[in-house]
Amino acid sequence: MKRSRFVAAAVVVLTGLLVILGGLGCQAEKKKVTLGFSQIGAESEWRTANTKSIEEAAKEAGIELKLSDAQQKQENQIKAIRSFIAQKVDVIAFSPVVETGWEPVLREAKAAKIPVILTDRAVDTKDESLWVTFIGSDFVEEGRRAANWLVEKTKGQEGTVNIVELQGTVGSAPAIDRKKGFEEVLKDKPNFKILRSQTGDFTRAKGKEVMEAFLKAEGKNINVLYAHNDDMAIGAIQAIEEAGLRPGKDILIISIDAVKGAFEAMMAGKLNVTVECSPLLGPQLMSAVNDLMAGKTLPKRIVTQEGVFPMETAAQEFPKRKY
Ligand code: GYE
Repeated sequence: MKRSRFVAAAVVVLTGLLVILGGLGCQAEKKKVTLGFSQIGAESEWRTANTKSIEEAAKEAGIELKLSDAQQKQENQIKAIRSFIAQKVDVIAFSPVVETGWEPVLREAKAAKIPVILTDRAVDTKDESLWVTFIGSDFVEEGRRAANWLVEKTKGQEGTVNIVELQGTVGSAPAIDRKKGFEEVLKDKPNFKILRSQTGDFTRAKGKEVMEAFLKAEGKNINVLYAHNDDMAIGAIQAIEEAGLRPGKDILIISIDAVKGAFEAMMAGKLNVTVECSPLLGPQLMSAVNDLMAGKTLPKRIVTQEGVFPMETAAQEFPKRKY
């Protein structure tokens, strides 16, 4: 073969290769999955860790994440979901601030053939085909664990154990379920009495404010505070100290989440126990998104594994905590 012919043939082969590679590249680009995620807000240490977990896991999985912050308002979440539908994302995920009122927007997503994944909190819909799977904790079980710890802790104690309860956001799955699980364990134990129960909206500021009101009304009658999350417990600890009482001693404090702030409070002897609720849902969410894209069927429920951490274990556990 003459040299010029060889060069021409080589050019043809190389060009062909480049075209194929270019095509593949394009395909890879086209294939990047888009996930629209409507987050509740930034009301607690838990929520901040949850958002970070989702952002990091999306990056790691090469999924394009469109994240929208609803500032704790359902109407903002509905708007965000509608905008994800308009943008034709591949998958929609969200953590519903409250349980009810989602049917219309979920029907719109279904009509647009966009699968919906629930993370962290559940919805209350008759039609379960409106969402593919729910990834998150068992909040009723968390409430039971909180009560079981209290029953153990006060075993053999004479007289009534007077409890005040700081509930989470009104109408939210964790507030409803954590109350339910707690009451379920105590219902046939007459020496436990819930004196007062009110929402602190899962925030430190509200937790403090409501605890101040509890203290004003009940004063030294209060033996136990059950807070539906660590942030409210931390706010309440301040109120208790300002009232001249010792949190963790004069008033036993039980909360849920197991964020770092709770471990710090336990190490300072001010919080007695925290029931774990993991916000690190990002990796599970991304693998669910990838499975959906690969045409796999997902289980309707994916439960997170969690434990209980009493004060005595805090110093040992603290360095291992990831959120
Ligand atoms: O316990 C609380 C947060 O939905 C499990 O929301 C979550 C709860 C969490 O604000 O701290």
